[in-house]
Amino acid sequence: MSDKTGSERRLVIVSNRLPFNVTVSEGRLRFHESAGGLVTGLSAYIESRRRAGRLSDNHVWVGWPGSSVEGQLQEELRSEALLRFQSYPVFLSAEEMDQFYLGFCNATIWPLFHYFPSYTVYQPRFWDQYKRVNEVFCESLMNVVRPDDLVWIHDYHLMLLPRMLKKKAPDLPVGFFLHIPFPSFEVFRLLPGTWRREILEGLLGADLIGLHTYEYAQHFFQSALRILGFENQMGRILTPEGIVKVDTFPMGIDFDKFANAIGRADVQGEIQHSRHRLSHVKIILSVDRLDYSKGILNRLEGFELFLEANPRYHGVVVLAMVVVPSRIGVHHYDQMKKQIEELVGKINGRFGRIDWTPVVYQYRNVPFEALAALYSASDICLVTPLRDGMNLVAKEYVATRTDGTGVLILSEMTGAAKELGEAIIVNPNNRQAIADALSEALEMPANEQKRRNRMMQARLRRYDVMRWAGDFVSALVSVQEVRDKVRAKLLPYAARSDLIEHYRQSRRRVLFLDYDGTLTPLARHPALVKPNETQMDLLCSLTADPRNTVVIISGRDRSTLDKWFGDLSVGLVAEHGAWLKGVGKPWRLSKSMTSEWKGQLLPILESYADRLPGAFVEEKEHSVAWHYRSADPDQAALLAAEMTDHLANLTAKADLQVSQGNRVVEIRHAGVNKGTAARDWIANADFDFVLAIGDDLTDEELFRVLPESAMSIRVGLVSTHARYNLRVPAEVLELLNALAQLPDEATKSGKC
Ligand code: GDG
Repeated sequence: MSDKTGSERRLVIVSNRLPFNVTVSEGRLRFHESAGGLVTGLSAYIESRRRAGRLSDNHVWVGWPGSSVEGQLQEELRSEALLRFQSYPVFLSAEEMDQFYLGFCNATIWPLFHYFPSYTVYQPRFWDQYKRVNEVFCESLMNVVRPDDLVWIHDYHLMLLPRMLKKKAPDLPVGFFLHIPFPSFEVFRLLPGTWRREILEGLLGADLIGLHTYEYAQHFFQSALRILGFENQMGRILTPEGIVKVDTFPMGIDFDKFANAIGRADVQGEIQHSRHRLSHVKIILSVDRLDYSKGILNRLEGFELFLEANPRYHGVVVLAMVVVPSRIGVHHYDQMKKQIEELVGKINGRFGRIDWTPVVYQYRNVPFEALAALYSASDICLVTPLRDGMNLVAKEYVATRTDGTGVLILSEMTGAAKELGEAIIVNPNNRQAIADALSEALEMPANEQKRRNRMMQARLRRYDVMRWAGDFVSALVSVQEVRDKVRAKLLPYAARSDLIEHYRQSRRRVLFLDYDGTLTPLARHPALVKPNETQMDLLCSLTADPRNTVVIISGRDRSTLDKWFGDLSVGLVAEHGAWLKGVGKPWRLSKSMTSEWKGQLLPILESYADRLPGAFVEEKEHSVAWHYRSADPDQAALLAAEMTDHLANLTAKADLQVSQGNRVVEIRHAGVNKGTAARDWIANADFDFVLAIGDDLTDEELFRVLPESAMSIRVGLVSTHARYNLRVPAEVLELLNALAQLPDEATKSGKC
């Protein structure tokens, strides 16, 4: 694909809300443009694509139109939305919206992801409706998407959608961006088991998951590992369905729009107006949606402390507080509005004078020019959320300060604090710190203000919202390319047919089959994956053909292999090649070896296992394994690394190798591996068909030694020396079944 940036392809944006709101009054539709960071940001990006000369239909928007529209009006809305806003409305009933939006989205996910577990409601009805609404979005999308589209899903309302969509359209590139924090595992795990699993699985349906900060990405990795057992390799998570890239894209703003605002006549008019009303005072600005996560009460309390400690600033500063209505009718929001208004009244009553009102409070939406004027006229911007995914207000304030003056006070709990380190950073829970920051800001010399703002402005100009969206879309295109490369190795239909045909025509065949992770999925404990009847029947019918030599080539000890497969006519390789057993023959060692070293190393391994609940040592005859599949993954990774280092020192001069497997560290004789074992087999016969299937690094040694003509398959979507990949053990069984059931009865002996 030549279009590396994705700008030639149609972009399908999916978000809970469309870029407009519709209301129904007297049976007629009324359209209102909707504001907010997401819509404004993406609109700027779309505009930049247009300016770059793209076709006008290079994007469409899919989402809820803002109210429940029924009957005849739906058709009208559909055509108007497409014509005027390139949008496809998703229709939802008032009840669906209530339990989905006010319920699961805003009474469960929003509080929990912003670290307000005590506000979190765990209501199964809400969860059911969340799933249902995600399904409705999926159905609507399926009527819109075309195969060469790029789909970009936004935010916490639609976390199940990526997987739902991928199930219906596996080749469609799907990206997801989360605008709020992804909380730490300890908080995320508070969700009931099926909910948290389905949310993670839902997100991991996407090809690319974007988050604002590195911390949120780390939190996501940790939850994916601990809840689903999926590890990440350099930011990529391998799932049975594919590779998912997780990366950080700190959302920017339309920098030029804010930097140029001061030159606009309407903004100038607003500035004059504000200055006229608030002349001779220093303005401290506060702008947020009404939300408990924004720390508005703390801010007021911090301001109160500041006034208490600094009488000299009485009559000299004003806190201009804009609170934008949001989620009206939700208990915590209504309650908070009351508290804010009481506190504003208290502060004004306590400190105000006839000629001075300390807090000028407005509870309303302000148009862009008024907002830009406020940014421009204010000496300080006070942003103190208790948690905030990013916070665009802080960035907009800095961008608007074209003369370089102005001080930003910013909560360390915002994503924006990671990029705006030159601001005065405060902990919003510390009211005294807010009060002190106000004093520091009011006393900061102009040249220091400029020095700080210039640095932040340079950063915000470089990584603006166009760059943010452009980077995300390009990353989505590159993830596709990687996915296509890996997929190119997935056993294609033609190669599978060739393999079967080659098998059918050959006279002397050998099949090297690993067991764990190849013929059966990996389990928490090795004892849990005893072969079942279907697997045994399959092996049995493969061995029934006298042209076949079937070799189970495993890291297991020989007594387990004997117990499980001893009654079959199969060859066995135990302990990764230390022990070999021909069909109907006794076990033999692949080379002479002693195992005195085990006595020395076992106590060390045991001591590491004692320090890690869930870890255990498996002693085999010529090797030892330290398993940690059921242990705490983070602690295990640290301890495994420490132990490997320790063992490497001890074994440096011995004929031993320490290797890292799939959540297991193994110590065995150097020069003994699955490759040497297979070579031994191949050397003794003249096979005209060689097939090897395995799932982990130890199988790579096997793939490497096979003759050119051999067919090798690695299970899992990872890069490999093998010729092809299959995704999961079920696909291996399906392939082997196809071989075993070839209609070629004449040559079969008929018994296992
Ligand atoms: C979520 C995350 C993340 C606000 N009031 C008015 C108005 N606004 C505009 C601001 C800004 C946007 O709305 C608010 O964005 P924030 O980032 O501050 O906060 P959330 O709405 O909570 O946004 C947040 C964001 O998504 C993006 O990913 O940063 O963490 O919670 O652009 O200018 N605009 C106008 N009038 C208003 O009264 N015109």
